[in-house]
Amino acid sequence: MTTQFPENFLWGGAVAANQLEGGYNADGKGLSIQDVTPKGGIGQGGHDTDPLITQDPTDDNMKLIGIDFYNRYKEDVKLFAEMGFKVFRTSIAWSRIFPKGDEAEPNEAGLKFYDDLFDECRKYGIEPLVTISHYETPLHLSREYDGWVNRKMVDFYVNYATTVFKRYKDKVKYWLTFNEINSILEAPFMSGGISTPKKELSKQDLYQAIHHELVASAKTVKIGHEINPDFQIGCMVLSMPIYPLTPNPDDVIQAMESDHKNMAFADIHVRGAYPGYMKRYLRENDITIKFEEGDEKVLKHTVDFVSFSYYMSICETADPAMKARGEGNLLGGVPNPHLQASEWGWQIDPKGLRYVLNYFWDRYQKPLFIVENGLGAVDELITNDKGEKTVEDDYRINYLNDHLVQVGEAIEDGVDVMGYTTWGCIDLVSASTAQLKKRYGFIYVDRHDDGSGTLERYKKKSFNWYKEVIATNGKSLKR
Ligand code: BGP
Repeated sequence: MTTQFPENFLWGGAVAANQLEGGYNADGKGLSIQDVTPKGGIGQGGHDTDPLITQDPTDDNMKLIGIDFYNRYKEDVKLFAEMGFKVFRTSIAWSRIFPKGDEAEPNEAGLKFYDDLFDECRKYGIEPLVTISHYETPLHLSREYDGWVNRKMVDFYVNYATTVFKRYKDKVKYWLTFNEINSILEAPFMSGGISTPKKELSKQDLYQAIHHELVASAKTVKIGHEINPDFQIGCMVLSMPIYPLTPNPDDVIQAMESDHKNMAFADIHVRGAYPGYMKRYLRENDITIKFEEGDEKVLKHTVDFVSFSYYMSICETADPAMKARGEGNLLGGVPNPHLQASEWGWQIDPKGLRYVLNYFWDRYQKPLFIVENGLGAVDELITNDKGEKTVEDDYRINYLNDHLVQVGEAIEDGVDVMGYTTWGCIDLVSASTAQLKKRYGFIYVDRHDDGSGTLERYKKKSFNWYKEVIATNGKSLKR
């Protein structure tokens, strides 16, 4: 049986501005929190390593140059078009538009860059899918306001979002408000721009910051729909099925409670109110969220679709002895003894993707968009029989094939899936480890963690594989 992907299925790839653009101070751009994170990154597993923040950008920060997409985007978009992309997910670097974040007027040169980028995509019939905030809070907002802990962030963000909505209203239809909004639980600095060190951050402040993001997101949805009723605006969460480690009911309840912590974000985005289980959590932890007048009403502006990243599943247990965190897992949990892990310790679980698609669909009945999925691996550039430089990345092809087969299964289950964008469709700098050697792309970029490399682009074997998948609308996948 071959799966029928919907006719208008949005096939493509995803990136984030701070991980590939470079040009960190070009054309009036201000610094973002990513520009002051030196080698080593924010931390494998998303656990903020606060002391790593520097006062100024340092030469060993791979993100300052990235893969020089800022200057080479035309060449790259052309390659995406050659693969047949229908959609290209990227983010807008907030500090290109508002260099400090709290200005009233935007930076025209920053706006112009994205005009050109979106025009370039549209030239090939590629629909941009834009993340408004992807782990790149302007540094000034982090240092001066402690990021999202401060209520003022709502206005700064809404002003920024309104500016880009108005500017690109005829070029961009699909928008995401915050990348992996629930990752703030583990990575308050990277995700929420919160400069208070994680170990000193109170639950009260963390949950107040979350509230501010949720209010900002809902306001943005409302304003976006007013600016262009055709906009499709989604939330974006880090998805991770949480399986009970054993059938012991204590493990099942533990898994449910961990899941609730994550699901609260999408629940509020889709249902427009704090769920009962969250109110209980807040009560029992002596957290009192300060709602300003109108917050409750504004949260009712719910999203058009739900998008998510998917890399792994985890297990939960109530047994304290087993509870030691699974190495490399983004949101804690313990490893599943039935699964293999990637070179970076991320447990590979294609069936978990079918599971999570059904889970979201059953819960929300909203269209779903898989906006990140992929394998970070070490690639070796070789010269093949035809004398071409390439990477024989069968491991990546197998990974993506197996996950896409499960997307097909979910579609067979009746789940409404809008599209699929692989993470890092061109090699870029890793979010968690700031390495370039953790490669995800269909396109190899000659740049290395010691700063060497020509920045030349080379097609990997997976380039033609994905091209075929898109051309056949999924029929070429191997079950
Ligand atoms: C997600 C982020 C991305 C991305 C991806 C892969 O959590 O949204 O920005 O980078 O994970 O993670 P990494 O780059 O750490 O391998």
